[in-house]
Amino acid sequence: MAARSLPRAPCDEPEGVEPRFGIERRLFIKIAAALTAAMGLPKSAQGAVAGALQTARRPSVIWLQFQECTGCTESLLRAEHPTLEKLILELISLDYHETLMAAAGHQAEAARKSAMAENKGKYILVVEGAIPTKENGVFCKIGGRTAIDLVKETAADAAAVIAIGSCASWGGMPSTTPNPTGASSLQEILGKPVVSIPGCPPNPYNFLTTVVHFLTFGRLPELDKKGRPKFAYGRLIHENCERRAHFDAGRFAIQFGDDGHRQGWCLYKLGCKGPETYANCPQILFGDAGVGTWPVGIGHPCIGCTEKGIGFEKPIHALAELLTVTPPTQFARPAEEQGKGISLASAAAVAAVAGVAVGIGAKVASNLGKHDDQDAAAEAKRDEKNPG
Ligand code: FSX
Ligand code: SF4
Ligand code: F3S
Repeated sequence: MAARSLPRAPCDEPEGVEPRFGIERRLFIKIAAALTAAMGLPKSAQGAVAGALQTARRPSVIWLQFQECTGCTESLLRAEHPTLEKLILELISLDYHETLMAAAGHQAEAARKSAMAENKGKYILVVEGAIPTKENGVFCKIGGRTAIDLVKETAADAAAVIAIGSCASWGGMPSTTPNPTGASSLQEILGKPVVSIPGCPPNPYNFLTTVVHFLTFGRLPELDKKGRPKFAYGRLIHENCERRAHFDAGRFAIQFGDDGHRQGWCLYKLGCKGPETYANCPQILFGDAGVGTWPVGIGHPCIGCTEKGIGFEKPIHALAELLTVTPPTQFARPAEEQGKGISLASAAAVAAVAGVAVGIGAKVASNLGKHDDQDAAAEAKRDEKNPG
């Protein structure tokens, strides 16, 4: 029987994939499918996403760097596969980036000015790093001008402003108490909402997916109250963690290197902040290096790097607050009975957990049947503790 030729969806036949991205079609289709899923869109949107990847005009991007370690840029460029870097650099026209551009001094400043003038109202401003405010901002100056001046000037005519990394999103490591330089977030400096992609460093796929959403639909993705794309920061790490079954069953690592740790048990008692941290790390992983490549996956507790008031503020071994109570209907006791197989190192933790455990019981009782309200309630609770 002669083979029937089936009509093809637009994403099945992307033209010019090799010339534009230098990658094979099959891989391109996979990437388009993954990005569509990452945005929380149905499969039917895959064609539109693939089409935008193929044909969208590269928006001019001005990327400013202030108080930071360049980890945001590094994470973007050092993915295990070169594909991600290629995709990003092919999709945008990176017109100003101090680490990557060849220009220096006056030439670099001229590049920023001309990108702003030529793309007025259309360019995307990406800011990496916190912005110091004490002593009129003298702690970070570029070309003789403070970070405050530069960011305000560049944001004025931008089509979209993105804070990449925790430093720009909420102050990050430079803003840690006592915050000697008055390190502030981009939103605090501009006094208006911006898109925030926190993480130290942030996951490059969350940046790429945000840009692709912008190119596909001409608008930014849906954001939460803190300006974070909901597709990436809508769920607690604890909800999607591969160690969650151990948490529910009461199997915890107590010390680094103990049997529980070696067997991949839950890291809650080692201070994992997954129960109070919103991010998609367990779902999208890091570095394209395969299964388990995220902090908890390789045996380190999440430190809550995406969350203001948790990352770099809350001690690494302090117990996380259990923000939501999701099924099963009953939580395992996170504390052993005193004197049974417990180390000195975890004694303080257990004392703290005992109080938490009472709270868990009360929460379970009051939350049964109210799962729809849980996220809103959890967010309100966190905002109350940690405004801004
Ligand atoms: Fe570093 Fe970026 Fe951390 Fe900050 O990532 S990885 S200190 S979020 O601004 O460069
Ligand atoms: Fe995973 Fe941490 Fe939650 Fe344990 S406490 S299930 S390690 S996120
Ligand atoms: Fe950060 Fe925790 Fe993810 S430390 S990278 S939010 S697992």
